[in-house]
Amino acid sequence: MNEQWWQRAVVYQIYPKSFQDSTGNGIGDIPGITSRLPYLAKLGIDVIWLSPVYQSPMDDNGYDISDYRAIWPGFGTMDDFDEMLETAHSLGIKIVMDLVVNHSSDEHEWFRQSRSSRENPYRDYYYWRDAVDGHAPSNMGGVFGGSIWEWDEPTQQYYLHCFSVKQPDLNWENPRVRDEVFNMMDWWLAKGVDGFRMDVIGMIAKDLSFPSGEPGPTGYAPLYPLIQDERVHPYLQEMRQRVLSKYDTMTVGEVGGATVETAKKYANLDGSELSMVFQFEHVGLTGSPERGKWVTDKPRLVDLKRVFDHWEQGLDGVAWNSLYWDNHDQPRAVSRWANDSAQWRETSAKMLATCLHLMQGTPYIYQGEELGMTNYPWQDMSLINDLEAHDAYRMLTQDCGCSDEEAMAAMREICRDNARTPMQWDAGPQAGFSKSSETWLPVNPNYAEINAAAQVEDPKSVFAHYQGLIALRHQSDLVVHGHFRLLEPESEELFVYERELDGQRMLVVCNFTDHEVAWQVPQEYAGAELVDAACNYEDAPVAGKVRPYEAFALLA
Ligand code: TEU
Repeated sequence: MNEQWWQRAVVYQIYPKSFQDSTGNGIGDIPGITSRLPYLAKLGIDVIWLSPVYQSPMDDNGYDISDYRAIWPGFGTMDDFDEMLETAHSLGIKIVMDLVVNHSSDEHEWFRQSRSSRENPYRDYYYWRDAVDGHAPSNMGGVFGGSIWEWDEPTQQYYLHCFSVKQPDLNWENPRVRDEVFNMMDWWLAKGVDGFRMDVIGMIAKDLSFPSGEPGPTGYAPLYPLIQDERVHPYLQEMRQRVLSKYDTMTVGEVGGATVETAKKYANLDGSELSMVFQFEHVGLTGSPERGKWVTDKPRLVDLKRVFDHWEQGLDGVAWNSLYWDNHDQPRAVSRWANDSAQWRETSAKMLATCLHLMQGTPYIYQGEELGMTNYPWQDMSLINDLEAHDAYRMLTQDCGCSDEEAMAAMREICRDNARTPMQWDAGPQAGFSKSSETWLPVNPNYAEINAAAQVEDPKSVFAHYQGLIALRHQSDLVVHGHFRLLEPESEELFVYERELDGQRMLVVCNFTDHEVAWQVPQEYAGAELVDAACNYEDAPVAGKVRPYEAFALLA
């Protein structure tokens, strides 16, 4: 077995604005992260995925980069970065950077040059098109609402932006753009970073005919037909040959429309492109054509299991999975997938962890998930910062006829700022996140009950449960490489699966409901050993039933 280090690793995502403020301005920063590295070492994670810390006007919290080789001053200096990297490495933690190269900021020097005249050598770094009959070249709408085209008065052309107007799309067809990106990646890798999480990398190749489509309620057509996913592979192979092959990296591509078939190319174990991809099937199980993701329904367990089963079986031995419940674009795991009530929060957060961490693939923990942090009780839009949420609120109330209350219910369920409120370190002011009471997003009012200080030394905490699962993965070939088999696919209540490797088998049983479910462990597991790290009840499982939100595993 030719194992790559990232197959046994557990990744922890840091959203820098919300992790730890060291200066007292209410915004997290790099020295703050460095000061918390011992906490992550204690948790036992192997890799940090650092959301963007580059120079940025912060239209989209750093996913709009104006200088790829500089640090946003609000986060600190390049010296602070180097110190963080060195300290992380000394603790055995690797750092993977966010690579945002589908688009840059409109304040990037490339775009300033590009928009300055049609003859400028940087013009073709971006997509510029003439008006058609006095209108935009196509009627597609962007991810954050509005047209994907923005009219630029001085040079009398439109430029393409799939996200905000301040995020113009880079033209990957232009070899000079690829040179710039690859050189920049090389620069960071030579500095010692350990890889990249690649933002919307599946979107870098477009249908250059820029088609129009059937408009939806917002007046714009859906964006996805613009994306030519299959043409991304040659670019990634070029990236592998020219840059990544020189280093021992972990790479994970964010690929919205990934299917098992396309992931076999992106994340093939032959190492020709990336280590793995983030697929979106499980986080996209709810939603509607009118309201997009802004609905309050919960995903059905049978659907969730079908998706995981499909990915686990589909990639086994061919490509590699990533495993996640949440990230900075998703609501909090325990609120979305389980039960964040005071009664069940801890038990169900642990159940989710067991369910995910014992599958085949590299698990990702989003900051605060290891504490069971929850969604925020948003009452109105005034405290919400995220540009996507503000566009969605307008869309819901103006185009879809929702009341304010309906729109806010969707915000409480789905909006990205649920994940972005400050990390809850202790029961002190601002949860120990900042000395300033003016934090950039509000601290969740439940911080006195949910915080790191209350959990790190408590062997029964959610934190300790994650610690146990991480340690288990590190020492278990079965957890890393075992084949996955779904049991009870039709159960609306239980998520049951098996892992198998060289005759050894593990049964994983998770109850996704707040009630007891009658169920018999299969005969083959009579007398099997209980896997302590997987269990979330103090006493042993009870024969014939699975208790509310119970998780356990047996080894035979
Ligand atoms: O997100 C890509 C993306 O299309 C979605 O996840 C999107 O943010 C939204 O949630 C869809 O409803 C990546 C980053 O993760 C995100 O934070 C950025 O805003 C976006 O790209 C643009 O860079």
